[in-house]
Amino acid sequence: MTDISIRRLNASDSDFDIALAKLLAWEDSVDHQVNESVRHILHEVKTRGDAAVLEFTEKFDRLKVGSVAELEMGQDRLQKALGAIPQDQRVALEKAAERVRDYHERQNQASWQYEDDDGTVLGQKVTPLDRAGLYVPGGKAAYPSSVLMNAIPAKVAGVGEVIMVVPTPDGVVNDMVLAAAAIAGVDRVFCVGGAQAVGALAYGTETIPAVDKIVGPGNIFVATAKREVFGTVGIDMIAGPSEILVICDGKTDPDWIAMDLFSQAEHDEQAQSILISPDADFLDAVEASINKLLPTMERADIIATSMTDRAALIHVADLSEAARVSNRIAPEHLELSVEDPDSLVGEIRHAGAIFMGRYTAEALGDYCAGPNHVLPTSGTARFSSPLGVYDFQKRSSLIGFSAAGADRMGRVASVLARGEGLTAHARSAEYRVREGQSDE
Ligand code: HSO
Ligand code: ZN
Repeated sequence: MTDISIRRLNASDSDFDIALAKLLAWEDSVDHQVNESVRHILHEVKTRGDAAVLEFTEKFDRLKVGSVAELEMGQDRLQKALGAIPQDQRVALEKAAERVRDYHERQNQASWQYEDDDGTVLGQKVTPLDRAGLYVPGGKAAYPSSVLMNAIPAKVAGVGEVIMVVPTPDGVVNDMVLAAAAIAGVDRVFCVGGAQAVGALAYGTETIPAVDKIVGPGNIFVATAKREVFGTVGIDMIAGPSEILVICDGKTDPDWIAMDLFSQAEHDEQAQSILISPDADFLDAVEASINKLLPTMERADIIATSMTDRAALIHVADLSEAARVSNRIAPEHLELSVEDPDSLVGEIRHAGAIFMGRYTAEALGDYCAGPNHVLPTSGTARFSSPLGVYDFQKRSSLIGFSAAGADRMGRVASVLARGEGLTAHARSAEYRVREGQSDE
């Protein structure tokens, strides 16, 4: 294997801004053919229900069955999968699930209310979704860990029913995925994938119930379908390729850093791995480690493409400048591989997850630290947060006026309503105002 060379940037170069923008540019390609075919599939599923689901499953997954009921994996099948996987995998899934559950339980929000002087009560009532749909990709992107990360927050939120859909090309099911569903407490599992699965969850069919929100990653067809049904149902996000940014003071073993960069690069060719350091010799050392370790990797081809096309080693003057560059990138994953991460974290404003200190490999967070691994990508950490319990709950405002409160606020509402020319609003409020008793 010939050495790969990784793009170098220097934050003090005059063209750094342009180089950084180029590095981050990522084409979220809108493919008109995909759009059209997804629209067709959604329309068919919406109007013909189960029959359309069966046809598309036969066409795309080469799986022919007589009814959608046959595509459902019952709880007994999930338990069987749990018994079939190697014991160490089962123990690891259960340990990870326990930590993810503990962490997310802390996110649970209670309803709240307070009372005004005049007895008026105001508050917010928190309610879980009735039903959530979880899309789980098949093939090389079938991650049991993602089943835990998506389903557990939904269950902790109190979602009534969690429905999972997973493509099973040629009828091949992934037992570890089903085992994770059993551990996470997924209520129903259907072996349906692609846009047809998204359509079934969004509109409901005779057999697959309609849900209120669809979460989980998927290929371009799934992402396009989620975009299309948004509004009919909620969606979590449209995820871009995974990213890692490591800020290192130059004192961590370069092999550790190279492998942390690989851990994102191995997800797919478009994944992005970036290292920022004030130590130029350290950047050289990591590049040497990358080339030393690359031939030992099972996914060497994917890693090599990702690192060649999208990785960068960025030299900065100091750690504060590293933090500033990182804030402009707003990475999905940020490792602070430095002596004193607690002081550096104060300078970080945008990141999906922050991994503190040399021992905190992103991989631990991907599987079993506890926090969610579904994180905002492509700079969206500027305005969004990790998937959490709050994504499976909604809030209703609570408003309860006392007679005294209605009297006091009725006068305010009346003035504003008349100012807007809305007489019914004004009179509705005025009916509740007590004649001649105003103290204002
Ligand atoms: N790093 C991925 C999650 C994952 N890693 C799943 C391994 N399995 C996106 O955050
Ligand atoms: Zn990962």
